[in-house]
Amino acid sequence: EPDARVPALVIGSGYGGSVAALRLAQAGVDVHIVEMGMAWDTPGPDGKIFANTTSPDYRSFWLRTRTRQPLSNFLGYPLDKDVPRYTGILDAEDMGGIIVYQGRGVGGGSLVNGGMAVTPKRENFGAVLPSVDADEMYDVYYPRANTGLGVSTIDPAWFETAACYQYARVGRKHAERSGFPFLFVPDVYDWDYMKQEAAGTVPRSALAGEILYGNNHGKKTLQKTYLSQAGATGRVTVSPLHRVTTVTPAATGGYRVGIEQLDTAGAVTATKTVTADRVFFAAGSVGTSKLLVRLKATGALPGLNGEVGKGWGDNGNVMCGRANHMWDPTGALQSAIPTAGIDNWAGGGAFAEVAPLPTGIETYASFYLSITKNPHRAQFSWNAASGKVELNWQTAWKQPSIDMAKSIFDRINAKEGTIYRTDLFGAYKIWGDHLTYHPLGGAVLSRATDNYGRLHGHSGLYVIDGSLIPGNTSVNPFVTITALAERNIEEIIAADL
Ligand code: FAE
Repeated sequence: EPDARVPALVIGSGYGGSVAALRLAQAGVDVHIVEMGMAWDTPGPDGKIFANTTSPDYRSFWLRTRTRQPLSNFLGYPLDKDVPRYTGILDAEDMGGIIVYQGRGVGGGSLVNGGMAVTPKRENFGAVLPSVDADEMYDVYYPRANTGLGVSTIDPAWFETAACYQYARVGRKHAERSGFPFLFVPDVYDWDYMKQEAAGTVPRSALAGEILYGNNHGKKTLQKTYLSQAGATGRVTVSPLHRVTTVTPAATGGYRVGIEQLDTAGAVTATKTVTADRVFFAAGSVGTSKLLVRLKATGALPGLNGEVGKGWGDNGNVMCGRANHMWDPTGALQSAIPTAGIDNWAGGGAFAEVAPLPTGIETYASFYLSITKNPHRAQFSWNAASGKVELNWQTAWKQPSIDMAKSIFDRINAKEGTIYRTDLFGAYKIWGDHLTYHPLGGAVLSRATDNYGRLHGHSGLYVIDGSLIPGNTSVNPFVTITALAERNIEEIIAADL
């Protein structure tokens, strides 16, 4: 039987993949998306598609038998527990010196993330994507991305009164008392829905601790935005639970793409090949980098250049908690959707999200995810003996991030007479420095690719996800990933098709 042939094959259905699929389809190109995670369109036995953060279950983790929660401990008690091995939604991928959290399923990271949709300050953009025209990005592609994603900001009047944002108001008070600029962070959550959750007129979602393992109602994931529009064109097909393993030039032109079909226990149930005229790598920073590094090293794509695998960063992610006084309760009911941040980027290299701790009880804790200007960059390389791609990130490389985050929280602690929490990441550990939510780089724009994501060395191969961005976006990354994808696909459609 001859291989199926498609004009465009997209590997992965996160931000880059969804933008590519929609815009190609609108230009009249038939697109096949191959996504290794599940479709996430069917309720489980509890009637819900997704589990909440307080009760992780089989749906929560990608092929693990024990949860690997970002906040591993609480009041000294370890929180992780055994779960059945399943193609769940959140991958805690151990890359040696760092655990990289990623979404798995149709919608990629949009399924698990906080929805914080932040456009970098314009003065910082030159460091984010040095080869890209900033005027074009801020005039055309950032606005297009914000519209496509459905970004909006919380109603400031409601923020002042909502019990579920007590924690953010405490965060603001402490930031402002120490002289730090405090700002609202836009999000893709439906704020009207959240108001109704608070009023008790609809099922709770953000107010039921739904975030890390999916969100059953108010969040506008890619399933509800780009991918639903892409589906409406009639030109896009999606194969969930299918993983791309190889891409190599086809004798007949284009590329032969090797694909494994998975069952929900992660076992391979079939292998398939499809021939594609063009292949878009949108498997996320780690997924795309791992594929390209292996395909180059094993000779499947020998023309890729030496920049493949380089320039990887963690967006400087580091977490910490502060212990408040009894007169500063942060609230038993906390919205899982963060809505505010503390900006000390110019002064100390840190932008800190005021994050929720949706435990359902009063914790007197303030919790923060900081994005910092960490200078370290790691490289992926092929280990022929193990048959695996490795990343040379060192845990100690988080120290600059800790120092930058301290530029905010040491000052707040001194002003408030408070201390860091030591019970959230294991015994007496203040800093969550073992992880990132924001992997970036590995196939950097204008180095591994041209200035629009065309891979050097093989025509018809493109990178269109977070791996194009050299390690840091100064804020949460998905709006920049989306805007860059919008920019690049427009050029590719105009010039290559
Ligand atoms: P991504 O969304 O990761 O999509 C890649 C897709 O490819 C995934 O669905 C994979 O399953 C799939 N895939 C990988 N390998 C293969 C293969 N071999 N074959 C087939 N499919 C494959 O990539 N960012 C923000 O801006 N704001 C936030 O509030 C925020 N919060 C976050 C919270 C958490 C817990 C996490 C994990 C991330 C968060 N992020 C946030 C980061 C954001 O989700 C991430 O930067 C983007 O999702 C990356 O988009 P990509 O298109 O690069």
